[in-house]
Amino acid sequence: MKPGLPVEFRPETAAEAYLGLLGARGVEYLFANGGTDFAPLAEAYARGQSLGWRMPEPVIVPHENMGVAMAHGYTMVTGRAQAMMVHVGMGTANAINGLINAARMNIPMLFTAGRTPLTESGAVPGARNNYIHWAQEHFDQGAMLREFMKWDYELKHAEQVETAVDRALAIAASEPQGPVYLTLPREILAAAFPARGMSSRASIVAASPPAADPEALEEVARLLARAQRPLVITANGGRTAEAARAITQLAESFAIPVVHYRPRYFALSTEHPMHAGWEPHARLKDADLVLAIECDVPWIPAQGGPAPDAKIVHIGPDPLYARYPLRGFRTDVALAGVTAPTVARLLERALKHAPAAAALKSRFDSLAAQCATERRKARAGAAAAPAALSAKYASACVNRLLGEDTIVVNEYPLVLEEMEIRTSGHYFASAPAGGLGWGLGAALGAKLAAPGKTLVCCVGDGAYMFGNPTAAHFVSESMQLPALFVVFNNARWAAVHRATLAMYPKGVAAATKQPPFATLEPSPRFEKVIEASGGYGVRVARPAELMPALERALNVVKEEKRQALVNVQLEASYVKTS
Ligand SMILES: Cc1ncc(C[n+]2csc(CCOP(=O)(O)OP(=O)(O)O)c2C)c(N)n1
Ligand SMILES: [Mg+2]
Repeated sequence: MKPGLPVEFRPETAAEAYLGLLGARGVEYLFANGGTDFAPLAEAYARGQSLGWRMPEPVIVPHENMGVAMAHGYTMVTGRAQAMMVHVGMGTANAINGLINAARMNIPMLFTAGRTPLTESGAVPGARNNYIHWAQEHFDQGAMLREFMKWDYELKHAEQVETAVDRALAIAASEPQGPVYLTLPREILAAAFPARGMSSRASIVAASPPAADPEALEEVARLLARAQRPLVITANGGRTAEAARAITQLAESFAIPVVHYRPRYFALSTEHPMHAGWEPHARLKDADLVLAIECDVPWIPAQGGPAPDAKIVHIGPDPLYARYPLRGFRTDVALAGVTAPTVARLLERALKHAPAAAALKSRFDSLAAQCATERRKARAGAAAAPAALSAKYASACVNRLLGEDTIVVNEYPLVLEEMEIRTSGHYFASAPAGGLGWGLGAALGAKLAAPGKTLVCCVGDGAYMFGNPTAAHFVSESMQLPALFVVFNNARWAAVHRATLAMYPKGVAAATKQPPFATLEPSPRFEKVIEASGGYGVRVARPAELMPALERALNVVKEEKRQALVNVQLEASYVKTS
């Protein structure tokens, strides 16, 4: 979108009104994967462009799942919802995996699709004129993904465009945020737009965020002041810089260790004295108060849990995770509220009842010493190359590449113990739903959102192939979004075999040389795939070669502004990583 362009536009069709409204409402990009349903939008876009209207900039994405990941990546960095348009139910079907990830990560998005033309006779502009228009019809297109959308609607009349767009954007941006789905039948898009004014600003604004109930806040504040061994467990707490700051301040002021469990964002610097690593179960059993902050799964019951008399508090915009069918973690208080202000208010109140400063200081000092020791022990670093190329060593090498301006996107091979990332907004990981194929697109979306940053995207060989690599490398080149892709290539889906080993540790499958349903051999020459889109690719098989290869590849990204890929041939290992 060209922000300088005026927002005034005089639409003659619903499609023109739609594109002009997206521009007027500040939607910057329209991620698009077209079909026969796009004709009125294509025409409207061309006319709008010729008249100098402000409209979102189209981003052509050759696979829908990759496109959704890109929109996700853009919004995770900026917080601003973008739009995507795909081809009827078929394109929607290809996007659902990414949309489930976005829904479970509360990423606001206006996801739209055409709908097969409504009419058969041909009398109405946009009517069916292609054989696919019959077989592509759904009884209820929205039903496919309704479970994961906050709202869905089919545009029924040109007159509704403004209400539909404003309502969709307002609902997506209201907490808990998430994607919405709007279907756009071709005849409606092509229909004349009623000549009446439109509001220059959104006619419907997002709901104010849920604010914590004062009584519940006070209850948690008292619990916190009394607790001897409080523990914070978080996954998404570092979603915003404000939330990360609030959690850091809470941890500092009350000497609370913070475990990031399967984090999608970092709330604390990895080097913070209260950073208590990545595994909650060891500390959990001794805690007398657990604050699960934006944490859908604070522990795995099969691996442990809190003491029977510990108090458990869940904090976040939707602390019960109402959209999860089963979630039975004990809940003494569910403190509903957007994280940053809720945690900040909690701290204010708790400070009024705070234990003596000397007691807090001694707790802080002893925890800080413990956490520092654990951190040191868990880290091997990249100084000495090991005999075999492990994910741990590769993670340490990636860590050495990071600068102040680097954003890391991790689908999911990084061994977090090796990472040193001090500021929020520099680390993003895949959704708890785990729909593979997110990383490549998310990294490109993040680069689109933050062109001045250096993007390093770490994926397994499985995740790389799920990510639609030819589509992703195409977009990197076409949109000039250079990024460094590091493929942690163990020539298998290790997670799949790890699951077999966990259930049948002494089973027949555990004793086989080729793990069933888990090998990806012969492993493709991924470094060649990126070359097809003008990128630099290299394969590394020996530990000593890795660091120089990563440095060379990063240099290509930074200096030549070209995408680069390092195909790291790892040893096979089924050890569970952070
Ligand atoms: C769309 C989708 N299909 C299948 C899975 C199941 N799955 C979870 S992890 C995994 C393996 C991923 O392989 P890779 O990225 O190479 O990582 P590795 O496990 O080898 O470390 C698979 C297939 C999934 N999460 N999402
Ligand atoms: Mg693998």
